[in-house]
Amino acid sequence: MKIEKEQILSDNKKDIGVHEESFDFLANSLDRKGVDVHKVIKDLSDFQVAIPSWALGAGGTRFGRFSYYGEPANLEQKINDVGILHALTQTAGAISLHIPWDIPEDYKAIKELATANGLVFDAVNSNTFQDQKNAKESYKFGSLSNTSKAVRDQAIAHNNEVIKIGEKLGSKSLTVWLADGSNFPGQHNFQRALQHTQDSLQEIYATLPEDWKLFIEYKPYEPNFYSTVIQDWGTSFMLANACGEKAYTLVDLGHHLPNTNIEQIVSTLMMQGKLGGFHFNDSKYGDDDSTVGSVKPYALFLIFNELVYGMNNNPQNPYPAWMIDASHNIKDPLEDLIQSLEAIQEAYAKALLVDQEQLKLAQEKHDVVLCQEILQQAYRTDVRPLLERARLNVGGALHPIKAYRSLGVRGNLIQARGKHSIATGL
Ligand code: LRH
Ligand code: MN
Ligand code: MN
Repeated sequence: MKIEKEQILSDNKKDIGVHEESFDFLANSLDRKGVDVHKVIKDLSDFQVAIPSWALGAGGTRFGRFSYYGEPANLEQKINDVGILHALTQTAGAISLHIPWDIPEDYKAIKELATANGLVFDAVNSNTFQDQKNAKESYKFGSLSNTSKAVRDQAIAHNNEVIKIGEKLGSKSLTVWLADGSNFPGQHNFQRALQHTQDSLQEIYATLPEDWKLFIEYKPYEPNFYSTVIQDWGTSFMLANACGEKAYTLVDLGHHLPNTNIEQIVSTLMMQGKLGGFHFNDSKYGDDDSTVGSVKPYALFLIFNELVYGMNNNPQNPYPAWMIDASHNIKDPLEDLIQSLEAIQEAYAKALLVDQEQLKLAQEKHDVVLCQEILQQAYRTDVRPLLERARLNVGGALHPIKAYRSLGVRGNLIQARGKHSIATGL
């Protein structure tokens, strides 16, 4: 099932008049404030976020999973689903694979399918948090940190294998997230576990191709509930430095303890040139993996404000790899991802509107009220007409959710795949 450009074009006609009116009104008022509206729209059109191959089916909790009709059953169908998202939003031009959940069988065919859908392969993700069929060693007590050399070697070999798979697809980065940790005080010697992890990561790093990056993801708890080896950005940053200049920290928005100032972490990492990758989601309690922007949109805006500042002022930091790492228990996964993409673009657009010059002056004068006014002035702007125009300019849908529904996408997927297909992965 593919969405043709003409279908989107004709669907857009219904709302084009209203769009033009609201766009002109907003563009005029921004213009008067000295905003380069064309530049903002170009930045929005250029911004691409990878979709993980495991987010296309309904997720679940440890208490159960309710499947969604017409879910993709294999990698080809997952690529098709990302193609649908990209056709509508023009923002999802990449897919990120989790190995071994999604190992391609025919690489040439998979690459051709991705290209036909306008997609590239972003970071490949290794998995040493689940035992694989026929594996000799178990990860029950950790992988790269394990006290057993045989287990560590197996986990290192898996990561090297994932790099090789990524090379065949054209990926340029490896994301390592470890579940390693302990459930009870005394179970781990913290220093030995960290040392093993550092040594193992260095071995993986040694096989990384010249033009690749290694992303080290951190998380404070879960699945282990007493300690996690790579618990925070500081540990990840330290390990990245111990590996070398191609190693970076990856920030997942859900991987922080409540009330952590994530925007400050982003700022520090970019100043140090070590923010490599980013996983978007939202949360109320922990690693909830909720729809981006559904719970704390102002926090997302503040984070984007630091990302924009870093992208403009920190040439020492590479352009970060963006990915949505969300999961959906009760929504149509594609609709949920469209909502996430929209929230990301909205926060980005608002951050682009922040008057950085004025903010700097207000900060220097210690005019605290004005500092807040400047941020909130940008945040309170309804930027949706800018997002619409950015999509329109590159052939996307004016209103992606509306178009998804009026084109009957889910119905067509159910017809093609049947009601009871089951997605692999989490
Ligand atoms: C861990 C995580 C990590 C995994 C993904 C499935 O919580 O965020 O990025 O690869 O979820
Ligand atoms: Mn993640
Ligand atoms: Mn997570």
